[in-house]
Amino acid sequence: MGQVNEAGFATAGSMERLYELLQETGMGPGWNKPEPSLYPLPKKNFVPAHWKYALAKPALDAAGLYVDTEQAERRNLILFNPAASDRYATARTMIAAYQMVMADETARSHRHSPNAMRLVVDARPGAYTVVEGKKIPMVPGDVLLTPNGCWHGHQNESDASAYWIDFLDAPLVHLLGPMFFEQHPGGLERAVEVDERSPMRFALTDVQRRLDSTTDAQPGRRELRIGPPFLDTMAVYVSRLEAGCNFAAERATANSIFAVIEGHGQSVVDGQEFEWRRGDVFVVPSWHRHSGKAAERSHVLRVTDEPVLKHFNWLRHE
Ligand code: GTQ
Ligand code: FE2
Repeated sequence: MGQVNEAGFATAGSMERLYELLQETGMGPGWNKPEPSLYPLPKKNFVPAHWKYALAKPALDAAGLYVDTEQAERRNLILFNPAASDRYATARTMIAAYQMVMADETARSHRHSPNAMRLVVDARPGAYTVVEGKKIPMVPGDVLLTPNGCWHGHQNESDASAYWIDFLDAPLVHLLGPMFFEQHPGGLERAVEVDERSPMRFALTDVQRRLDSTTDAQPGRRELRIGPPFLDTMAVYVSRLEAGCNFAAERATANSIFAVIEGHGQSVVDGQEFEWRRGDVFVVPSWHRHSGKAAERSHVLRVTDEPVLKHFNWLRHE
């Protein structure tokens, strides 16, 4: 194969030769790709999956024996989607992770461009997340927001390990590129004040009270959006499902990660069945159908990239 120049193309002689020449130019024939780049419906590259707290908790306890928070920035277990090739994302734009901080332990402060939020699963009084220099109590069922750019660390002054679930839009940041991460110069940011009423904290007791005066979206199911403030990339909802309630959602272009605040039930996601309990996580990736039934009165958190899709006019339900 000779040097590619104008004359080379002029005298290519055949389509095959044209392809050979093109290979050396950094250009490719858009009409001859193995797969079209535009297609009629969303591809379902991520698959439904379920992670059990009954397994995550002992896994974190074991990790506690071997890795401390000096070594590990965070003692977290990332819930990677079984179908994702990058072994990182839970859904295309978001990760969920279980995290644990032991009694008397801290996780140093940092800040980053991904947005983050947490759902507390098990914690005793004295467990805090430190956001922008204030201690925010971590009480089971609480939702705690860490918008991008906020300093945050964790501090456990209780007598027991604290467990929670993190949600970040880091895979979206990977996709778009603007990743920035910075360690706090002081390790764990110094914090004295305990801010029970932080705008970043949505206590389960308050969420419950607001749900009490919300009307049903479907018989036996009501939903509340958490906020303000809102994260730009992830919307957070809490659903209350009464015992025996059947629910069904349209499939959507948005991804949803669910975490069970309390209760027990069953979900079917594109034919796959998940029996969920308190502390479990499951993912309903873009364009998958979801229905299910609550076995008992349940509260379920949903974290979704809906705001991103909505912003670009890509949010569709069917
Ligand atoms: O607690 O700051 O699961 O930065 C992943 C990245 C938790 C956190 C994760 C993080 C954090
Ligand atoms: Fe972080």
